[in-house]
Amino acid sequence: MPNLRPGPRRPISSASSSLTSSALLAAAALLCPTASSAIARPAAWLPSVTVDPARPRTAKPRPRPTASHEAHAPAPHATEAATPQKDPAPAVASRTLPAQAGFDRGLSASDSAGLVADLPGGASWGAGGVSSLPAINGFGADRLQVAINSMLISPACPNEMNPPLSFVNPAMIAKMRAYLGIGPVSVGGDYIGSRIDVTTAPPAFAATDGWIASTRVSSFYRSNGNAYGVDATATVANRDTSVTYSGGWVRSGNYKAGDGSTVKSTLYETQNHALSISKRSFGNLFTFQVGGQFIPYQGYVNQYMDMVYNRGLFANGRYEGTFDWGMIEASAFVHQIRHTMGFIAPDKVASMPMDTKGIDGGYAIKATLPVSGRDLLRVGNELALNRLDDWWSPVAGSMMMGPNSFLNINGGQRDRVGTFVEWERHWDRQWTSVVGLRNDIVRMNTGNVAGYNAMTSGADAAAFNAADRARTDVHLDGSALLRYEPDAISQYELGFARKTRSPNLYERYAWSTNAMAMQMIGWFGDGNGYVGNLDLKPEKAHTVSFTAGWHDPAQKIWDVKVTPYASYVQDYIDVDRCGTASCLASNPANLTANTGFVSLQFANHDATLVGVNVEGRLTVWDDLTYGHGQIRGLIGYVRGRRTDGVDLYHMMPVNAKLALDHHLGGWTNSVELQLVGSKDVVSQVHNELTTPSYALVNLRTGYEWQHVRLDLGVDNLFNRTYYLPLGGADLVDNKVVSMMGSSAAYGYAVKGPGRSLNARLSVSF
Ligand SMILES: [Cu+2]
Repeated sequence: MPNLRPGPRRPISSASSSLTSSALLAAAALLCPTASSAIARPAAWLPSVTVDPARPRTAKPRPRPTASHEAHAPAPHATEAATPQKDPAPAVASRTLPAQAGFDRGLSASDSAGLVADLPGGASWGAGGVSSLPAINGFGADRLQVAINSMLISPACPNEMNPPLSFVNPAMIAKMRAYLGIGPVSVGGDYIGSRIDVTTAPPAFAATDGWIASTRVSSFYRSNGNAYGVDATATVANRDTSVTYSGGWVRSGNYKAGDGSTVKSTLYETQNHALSISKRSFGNLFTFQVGGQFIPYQGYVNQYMDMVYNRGLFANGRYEGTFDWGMIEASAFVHQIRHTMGFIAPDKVASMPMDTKGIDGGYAIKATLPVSGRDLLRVGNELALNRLDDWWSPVAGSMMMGPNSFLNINGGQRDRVGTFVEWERHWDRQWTSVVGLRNDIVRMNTGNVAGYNAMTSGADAAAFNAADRARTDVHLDGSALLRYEPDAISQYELGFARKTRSPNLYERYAWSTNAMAMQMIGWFGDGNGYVGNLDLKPEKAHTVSFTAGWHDPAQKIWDVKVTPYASYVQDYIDVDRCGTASCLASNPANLTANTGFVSLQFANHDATLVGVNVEGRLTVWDDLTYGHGQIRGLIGYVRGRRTDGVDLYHMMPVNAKLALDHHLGGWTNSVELQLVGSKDVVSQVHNELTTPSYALVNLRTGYEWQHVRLDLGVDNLFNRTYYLPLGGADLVDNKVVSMMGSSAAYGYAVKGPGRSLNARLSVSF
């Protein structure tokens, strides 16, 4: 089997057949039963960001001074690594969360997007309890591309209530890898920030003859919100066949802030399931996966509506094959969403059904060719199709919301075909380069629309229907990365990338300037109304990023990385105040108001985002008596600004995470300090709210016996009252008297959760 991704100091070897390689793997797993896959071994220690690649650079890595944690872990069933070949993806400019990070996250929260806060520059926009929107280095929501088992999931809700990461529970995540800002073109197109790849239910094969089974079931409770749920994962496998289930269910009430007040409309219930069947033979790996989601309700404190129904169904297939000439990866998927919004009593009481139906499908095929001992060539092609219908049925007895259905997006289409070529060269022991070019063509269109009636939306609908709405965008992207490792302790990475994203269907085609209709559009959680713009151009980011990293030669004791970056985004899709007669009729001060909710229209503006991330870890003690103690830290700063001086919306203020992790045998402990600066720089055009600084302390401890593991944690130990910097506006807890009876009061940010005592019991067998 060709060694497709050589280590930085190893030349590409032409090497052995896949058969002997598999046999070696099996033998290794037999000799060392702890060499199991993540899915078969219960997570056993606390999260820390590992650097990818984390291979020791020395030929013979020194063993740790004491018996390692792994040696104390209960011997799992003998299963071995999933893929029969090496990961062919480029390793540059990426970070991978530890395999147990998702499981660990599940003790504190059920929101998978919150995991990105463990990545450099990571944060998340507050939304529903399981549907927050990830952001990295100031690029959030659609500007990041998230693939769940190779599936790309487009928004199927005008509030983006069903983002990709809401389709997995944290404990289902076996692997989360992020390509940061300057990711190679081979990982994807049609995004301008970072790309996140999530794997659930990966295959795990038996290392010995015969069938083996392994199961882990957990149940948990969190005092704040009275949340409880279960997670389960189970694998049945022999040498060449693997069947894995992964899933979970959780229910939570409204959470309380530190001051004891209930934050209304923060309740939720969700369940996600995935079942994989994998087969391998002689360097080929086939995986077929089906699954689905059901959310009966999810409250939104920063939207006017709540989610009252969300069902996802999906199927995907994946093939990886290793041949004499290289490697092929192919995947195909279909993912369907049925979504309904309404109001969850008693926090919101009204009637206005809003329905969405979305379907995504596509394929990706990639070949990795070792064209010489030093060169790898990757070529690939992908197709992503999206269909969307978004309609609001008439409300019986309502003059304004009837007698017809409001067609928000009628037969929306967004189809993309992408092609790339990428060249990775290992010049010598010190220098590696990855250079690629990519083209994506995005075609969008939508059918005729109509409002509830001619009075409220007739003119807008007529103008929209008369316009030519078909759009074709041609993206020309590229990336160039250079890695230099002069010695055993330093590593430098310099990258430049141009990335392009076309508008989503709502940004281009939401059409009504009626005030109520506009308030239904937008995933910004700011209480403002939004309308699309047929003239939007794709946004083009030009990002340069430099990482300087230092570590001890064995990469066991300490590790520091500093990454300054800068992006110039041409035609950044931001907003302008809406100046149409209809917008001004409902709010005469809409163009100038610097307080209150406003009506906005998507518009292109050039912008820059500049920032720096610092990551570090240090082993402070490591011996038989006191176990292993490690400090880890993460600092992030970003500043985003339009070239006309307007600041960008939802930029995470300066923030840091500092933690001390300890493990001794089956015992793990962690103290985490989270520091967030005040958010003073806010978007003037959004009338964005400022938030004060805060500090939180989180504790956790866990003990693992042979088959049982108990985790206990306290989040927000000192019960601090604080405001979420990216939480948007609280539209539910503060009301003013208005024409409608009562309306959301402007000026209140969303309070974060107060103290929560969390417990989880896991059984593995
Ligand atoms: Cu929705």
